[in-house]
Parts: sequence; structure tokens; C-alpha cells
Amino acid sequence: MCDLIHYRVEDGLALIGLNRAPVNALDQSLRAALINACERAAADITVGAIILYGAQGLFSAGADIKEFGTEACFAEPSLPGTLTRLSEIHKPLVAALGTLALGGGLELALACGYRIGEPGARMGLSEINLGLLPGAGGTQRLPRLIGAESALNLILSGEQIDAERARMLGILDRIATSAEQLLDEARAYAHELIDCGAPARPAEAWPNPAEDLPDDFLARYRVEHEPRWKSRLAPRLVLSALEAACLLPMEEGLVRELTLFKQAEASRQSRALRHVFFAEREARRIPQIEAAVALRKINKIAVIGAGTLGCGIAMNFADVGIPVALMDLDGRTLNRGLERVRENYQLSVKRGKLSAVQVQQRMELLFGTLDYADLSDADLVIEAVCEKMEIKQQVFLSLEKFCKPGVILATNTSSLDIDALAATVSRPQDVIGLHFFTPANVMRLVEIVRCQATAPDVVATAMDIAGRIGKLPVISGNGAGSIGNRMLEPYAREAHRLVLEGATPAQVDAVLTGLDLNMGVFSMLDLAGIDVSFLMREANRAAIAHDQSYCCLAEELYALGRYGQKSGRGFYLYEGRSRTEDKEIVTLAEQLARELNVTRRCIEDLEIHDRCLFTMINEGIRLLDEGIALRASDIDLVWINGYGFPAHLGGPMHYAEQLGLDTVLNRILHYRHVQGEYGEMWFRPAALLERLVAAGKCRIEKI
Ligand code: T1G
Repeated sequence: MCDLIHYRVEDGLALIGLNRAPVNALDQSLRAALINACERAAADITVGAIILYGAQGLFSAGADIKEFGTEACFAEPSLPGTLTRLSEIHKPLVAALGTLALGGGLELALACGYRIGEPGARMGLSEINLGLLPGAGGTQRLPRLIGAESALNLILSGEQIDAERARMLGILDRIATSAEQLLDEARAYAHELIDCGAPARPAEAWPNPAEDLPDDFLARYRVEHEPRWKSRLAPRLVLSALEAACLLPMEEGLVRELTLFKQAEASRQSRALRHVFFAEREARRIPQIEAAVALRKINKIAVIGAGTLGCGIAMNFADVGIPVALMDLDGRTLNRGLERVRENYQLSVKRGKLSAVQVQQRMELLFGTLDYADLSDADLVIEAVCEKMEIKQQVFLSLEKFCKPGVILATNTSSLDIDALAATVSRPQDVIGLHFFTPANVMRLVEIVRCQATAPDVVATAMDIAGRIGKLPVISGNGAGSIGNRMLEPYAREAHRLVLEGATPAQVDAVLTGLDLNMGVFSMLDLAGIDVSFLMREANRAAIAHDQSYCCLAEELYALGRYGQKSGRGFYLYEGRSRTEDKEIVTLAEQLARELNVTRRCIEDLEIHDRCLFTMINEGIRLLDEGIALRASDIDLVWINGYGFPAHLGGPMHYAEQLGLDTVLNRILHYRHVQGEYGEMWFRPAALLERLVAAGKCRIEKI
């Protein structure tokens, strides 16, 4: 038997081990080897039962994602066909689930009559995360095993569940006493099945999956959940597949499922989400840094600055059991900060996400101090003080005085020059940027800003610790705004300018949320704080000195003390969580437009889309050309995970590729022309964009 499958017959059992590194992805070659092994076992009269297991422990991570969009995806033996054949074998098949069974991997287990898992095994139908639906019987077999409602919730969540929950639902028949005992206990289980003359498959638990549900269950489910799906296709296809499971016999349901799967697999949204999947793995690869570089040990953290951001950063480490010293020079701020952390955790308890014991454990890992001397044993220090270079330099000088050699000195800034900050201390090789996004304990993204002097092991250690706290690290070069905020500048500039020219904040935001962005520019700026963006502009006035007309509205709001949500008024009015338009903004915009001699007019939504997004994309292409961003897919990850750009559009760069780079360039040139002096100043095509279009390229890459 080829090395993709380990095959042996022992004591009346056929043991079939999947052996395709690293995750037993069920590509065409593994499917062929698997079906051959199962046919062999089915035909062997000495075999009374068959056990499928992961030869290296992990059962299977599902279909091979690299095959999607290629002929291999449906090449014979197809996965649906393979699993249907397995389900027809007249001998008991036992799936022994080690470590993970995801997507088609769990569908493979569902095609078996019996399932035993190791205690730590995790399983799920994660296809939805790729803009897909289970396409190898999952939408038809799972509802017949656990009922339509449980199946629907599990498939739409795309989440992994643990072995205990899987057993409770009815997915697992048994849980082995340990991972080491899994195969032995699977053997014992198989022998029991033979001894008691068990059928190849037990009777279906839910022959009619919706039997306990009201007739209009699916219709009501759609009405209740559809708003949250926004324009996503896959959830709607899942619902159709579940409807088939409730109304059609298995064979017809499988045909319907395959039709729906092919529709999802061919969709732009799935292509975008598969792009994101591989982009996240590509982002870990950093040129000139060996994967095997020795990491610095990080056992204790210090965070300087007990404001909202500093507290959020500190929580990330306490959440994973790493002690954190939270320092502030102001006692009231420190106490307020620690109290805010406790309140955040209590909120999680109320939501059932944490227990009181877990909160206590985490709070015990947090140590508040007013004294730099208490930071002497920290391995990584992250400053999150206010966005002023002189203050950050003071912090770094104090850290150099009190912290041990080899400590990593990280700054959270995204607007200041980190090379300049590194030059403050005598160990610039230990300095790096760790830019967290608000709320820092929630947002996945961390921009890791590598400076000229940053040592390779510091970069590697920063990437590793970011992963340990569940973040998605993306490398950026040192430049004002790093990647995300640098692109936010033109994106927000056009939004502000469009309000001067006649649009309203609500209209601009509606165009952007209509594209499925989580928030529009103005609601985002109100959330982050108009005072914060003012300070960021202050720190970088030189870059916009030649024309600040576009931000005059924001400057005016700052002068009026309208800082956004925190002050109850910004671009919108806030009462609690409700947000309403403020007519005063239009009056203010009209007055400023007059002063700036800006002609006001009716603005079309398409203009808002093009000007906000294409200037943002243009800046992203510039970042790639300058080497601040390593690759276009990194930029996509930054905007999806730091700014709520819809993953099912793949990120701004992928979105631009789908629209056509020539379209982006032509629209930029159009506004450069029609916007007169303003257009001449701000609608300059990135040189790389012009080179890519001239070369007829469809992908954004450095040429
Ligand atoms: N196909 C191809 N390659 C895969 C893969 C997959 N399903 N899963 C992982 N890899 C690669 C990954 O790209 C990386 O490669 C290496 O394995 C290690 O992964 C018909 C249609 C399993 C939890 O959604 O969630 O089945 O970068 O770095 O952090 O209904 O990978 O080393 O070259 O992520 O330990 C459904 C996707 C498919 C699971 C492991 N399955 N994978 O995480 O390692 S659709 C999934 C994951 C389907 C059927 C449908 C994670 C993981 P490289 P890694 P990890």
C-alpha cells in the first residue's frame, strides 16, 4: 500500500491510517489511496470491521484547499463519491479521531458508522470560513445524526467543538481515555461491534431531521439570521442544503448539496476567503529571517501606560497566563485602568465566556506599579503612552535605565518614527514596533514594525509572542502610519472632502457599510476619537502641510470639543449606544466650503466608493513599492483584521485585482482631472500601479 495510506490487517480488523503530511488534506491522491484501501478491506473475508485513523495522530483537516478552483477538486474519485462508497460498505467502519477532524475530515468520519475521539480532539465543519458549505455529505448526514437545528448552528458557525460537546451532540459515540489509547480503544470498540453483530451503520438518529421543529423553522431562521449575513452567499446556500436534508431522501439531498457546493466553490467570495486563508500563512514568512532563529524567552511582560489601549494590551497576555506589570506614573490612572480590566472581565463572565475563577486567575497575573524599578525582570516591555515623541523618548530612557539587557523594547506608536525613537537608547537592536488596534484585547491584528536596527531574533520573537496571544502579526517597515493608518489617511481624506463637497457623513458611511465594511469612516473616527486623529495629524503635520483643507471639518470638531462617542458628539450625535445624524455638521460643512471656495453639489454613491477606496488602494500599492509592506496579501490582512474590511472581498488589494487594475488607474486619473487643483495634488497614481497596468498585470506585486 502506498505511503499515503498505512494498511494492515490484525486480528480481524483492517487498520487504515491516513498519512499525507501535514494535515491529511484529502486531495485526489489521498482519496484514491483511501478508496482502494477501503475496497481491499471490504473484499477481505478475514476483515470483520475497518478502522480509519490519522497515521500521525491528526485525523484530517478536510479537502485540499489548494485544489479549489482547479479540476482536481472534482477529479475522480471525488470526495462526495468516495464517502458515499464508504457509507455503503457492508462492514462496520470506525473513525478514530485524533487531534482534528475539520470540513471534509469530519465528513469522512460521518460517512463511517461509528466514531471514537481522543479527549483533546476538536472537530467542525469549517467550510463557511472559506465561503463554502460542506460538499461531501455533511449537510445531509449531520442533520440525520444530530438533528437539523444543531447541524445548522454548527455548520453556520464554522467553529471547532471539543470531544465532550461532540459526544453530547451525538457526533462521537465514545471518547478514548487518552490520545495514546485512541487506536487500541478503537480496536476494542470494533471488536465489540463484531461480537454483537452490529450493522455497518446504526439506524439514523433523526431519519427526518426536522421532525421536532415547526414547519416554518427554516423560514424563520433565515429571517432572524439573514441581516447578520450581509451579502455573504455561503450561509444562504447552507440553509438551502439543510432544507434539502429535511425534505429529500439522502441520495437526492446529496445531489442538491453538490449543486450548491459547486455554486459556492465558483463564487468570488469563496475565492476571496481562500486567498485570505493562504495570506494568513504567507504572512508568517519573513525574508532574511530563518524559521529556526532562536527566540528570546518571554515569561514576563510590562506595559507602560494604563489607558484604554495599555489595559487592552495587558489583558492579551493575562488571558494566556503570562504575568504582566502594568505601569503608569499617575496612581489614579493606574487604579482606574486596573478597575477597567476587571470590568471588562466581568462583562465576559456575564456573557458566559469566562468563569469567576478565570477572572480571578487573570487579575492575579496583573501587577500594577508606579515604579520603573519593578520592571527590571520584564522580558518584553510595550509602551502605550500618549502619541508624543518626547514623552515616548523619556519612557525609553527610563526603561534603558531599569530594564535588564536583552529585554525587547516595543512601542505601540503607528505615527511616530520608530528609528528615531530607537536612536534614543543604546540598544536600538532591541527596539521594535508592536501596533495594537483598539480594542486591543479584541482586535486580531498586530502590525510588527521592523526598524533599521531591529535584530532578527527580536522580529521573530515578536511574531511568535503575537501568535501566542492569538493575534495575527503582519510585518511593516518603519514609516508614518505603518501600513493600515497610512492607507487610512487618503481613505479618510476623501471622506472628509466629500462631506465638504456635499455628501453627508451618513451617506459616506452607508456606501462603505453597503460594501460590508464593519463601520464607515465617520463612525469609526467617532469611535477611535476625533482627538486621537487630531494628535496623529499633529505628529505628522509636515506630510499634509501643503493642503489641510480636507481635514478642516475634523479640526473644527476638535476645537469645539466634539471628540466623538467619548464626548457624545462627533460626526454624529450619541445617546448611549444610539447614533443619529447631526444637522450641525452639514451647516459647518457648508460654512467651511464657502471659506475654502469648494463648490458643493449632489454626490453620487459611486463617486464616494471610487474616491475613498481607490485612493486607499493606491496608497497600499505605494507601500508595496516602498517596501513598507512585504506583499499585497499582507495589506489585505491588515485591512480585514484592523479596519473591518470584509474578508469575503479578500481585502483591498484582492478587491482591486477583481475590479481590474486598469479600472482603478482610470478612475484615479479621472478624478485627478475633474477635481482640478485638489485632484492634481491628491490623485497621483502610484508609480507601481502605472507600471502594473502598462505591463498588463492582473495581480498586485512589486515589478
Ligand atoms: N488543505 C490544504 N492545505 C492545508 C489545509 C487544507 N484543508 N489545512 C491546512 N493546510 C496547510 C496550511 O496551508 C499550512 O501549509 C499547513 O497545512 C499547516 O497549516 C468538501 C469543501 C488544520 C487548524 O477549513 O484550519 O473540506 O503554510 O499553518 O496553525 O466539505 O490549517 O505549511 O505550506 O494552518 O496548526 C475545510 C483549514 C476545507 C481547515 C491547522 N478545512 N485548515 O492549523 O497549521 S474545505 C478547513 C486550518 C472542505 C469539504 C470542504 C488549519 C489547521 P504551509 P497551519 P495550524
